[in-house]
Amino acid sequence: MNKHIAVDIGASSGRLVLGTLQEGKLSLEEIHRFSNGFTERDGSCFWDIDYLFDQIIVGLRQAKALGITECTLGIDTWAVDYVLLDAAGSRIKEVYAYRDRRTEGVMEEVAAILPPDTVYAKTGIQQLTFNTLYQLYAHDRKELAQADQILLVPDYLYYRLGGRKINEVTNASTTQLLNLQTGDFDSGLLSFLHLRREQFAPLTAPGESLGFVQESLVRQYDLPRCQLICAATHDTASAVLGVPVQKGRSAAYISSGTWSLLGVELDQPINDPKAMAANYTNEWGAYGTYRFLKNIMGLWLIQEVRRLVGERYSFAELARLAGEAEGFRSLIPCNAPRFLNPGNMIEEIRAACAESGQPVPETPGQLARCIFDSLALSYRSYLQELEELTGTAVEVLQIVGGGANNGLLCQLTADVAGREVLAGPTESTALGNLAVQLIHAGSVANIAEARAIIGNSFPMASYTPRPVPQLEELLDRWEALHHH
Ligand code: ADP
Ligand code: LRH
Repeated sequence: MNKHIAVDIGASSGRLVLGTLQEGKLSLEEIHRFSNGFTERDGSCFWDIDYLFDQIIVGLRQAKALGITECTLGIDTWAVDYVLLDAAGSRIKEVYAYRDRRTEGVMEEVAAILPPDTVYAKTGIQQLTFNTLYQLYAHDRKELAQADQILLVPDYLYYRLGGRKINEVTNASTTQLLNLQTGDFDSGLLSFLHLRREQFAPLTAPGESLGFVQESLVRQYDLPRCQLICAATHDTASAVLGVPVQKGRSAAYISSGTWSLLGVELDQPINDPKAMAANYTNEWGAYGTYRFLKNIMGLWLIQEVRRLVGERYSFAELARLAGEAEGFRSLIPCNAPRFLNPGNMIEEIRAACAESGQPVPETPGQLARCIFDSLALSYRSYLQELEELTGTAVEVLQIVGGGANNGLLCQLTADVAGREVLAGPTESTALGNLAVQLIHAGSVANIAEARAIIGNSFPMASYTPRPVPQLEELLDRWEALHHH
């Protein structure tokens, strides 16, 4: 089988991408793209999981129409969100979206019972209000007890397609329930949640075959014969697999989509008190690696502004307007919890600027500029922190994901962080997903070779740092904003 399809579903959009390896070059063909987002109903936020499953079927039908009769298939999505199944394998309830507000205050409530340093020593996972640990704690107790199986979103999509229940390990680590020592779910954390180990499936590593798409689906929808390969199902895990290696240069990455995930790949986790204080995470990667990184609020900020100003403004247009607006006029502390799901992002940004005595951004260009300036400054701060925690200086920053399309943000990042930025590939997540399939197929020896191929196949745009006028003053303003 030499046809490989990646299903990559982010919080804002999903796609099915066909990867072809020919003469040492990998090329991508987008078979199907669809939008994604959660909807708010009666005060709760849910994903439309059936719509997402249907879109996979639409994409596979499209693949068949393109003449693909046999392929392998890997799936990745965003992390932390879960699906409860009853004993018959049916979904118990809709799937909460991680921005749902039922976890507000829960992290603090749990911290009063479970010391956060114990949890961090065990799991190495950063404190985020939406970690599965907190979501499950906030979930209706009775309903949880009824759950025969708890799968994460991509696990569930594999199950719907192939019938096998797994908990894929890169994504499972984002539950904040895996123990770094034992390599399995932590029994103490499970009993804290009144859960049994059997309610989770066997932990499964990227690269395993999960059987074939069920015959009944193939016949009903006229699909290709697809072998399911366990991808690094956490989209960020796949994105980092898709980052081309920088030979001889010390590099950090930003996986830039709905979130900006800034970090490095390590062979060993760093779960010491300093890393905990800085709230860096150690998510499990494929092939025995860890992603030591920080979640930054990311392009969610501009996605929400765009939703409100109207989608007639494309992302490219908003970036263009931002480029025409005055730089560093108003700044926001992008990682403040107020921006996680404010309902009206424009009003929230304006309020934050007014409260800190800065000019209030009025136009779409001013709002976008405020976001991009603030993101670039936060990248600088977290990069410095990363260097201190890892004890390694970073020469070059590699930006992958949809955000690599945003030339203004890439240039601002280079300028403010004072490092070269290499941008691309924009589809690194699909590429990382495909890399695991290519390694499974034996077409590529290992991840180092896959990354070299990706580097040779997709040109990266380079941004050289330019001097920032009155940088010291700007950094003082940025600092003051965080003590406001
Ligand atoms: P996710 O996987 O989290 O859904 P993506 O990696 O697909 O996110 O990135 C989507 C983001 O990429 C958009 O929110 C947008 O900010 C940015 N983006 C995509 N295309 C462009 C473009 N042409 N110009 C500027 N930004 C873009
Ligand atoms: C990015 C991402 C990120 C998680 C968040 C839930 O899509 O998977 O790595 O922290 O979504």
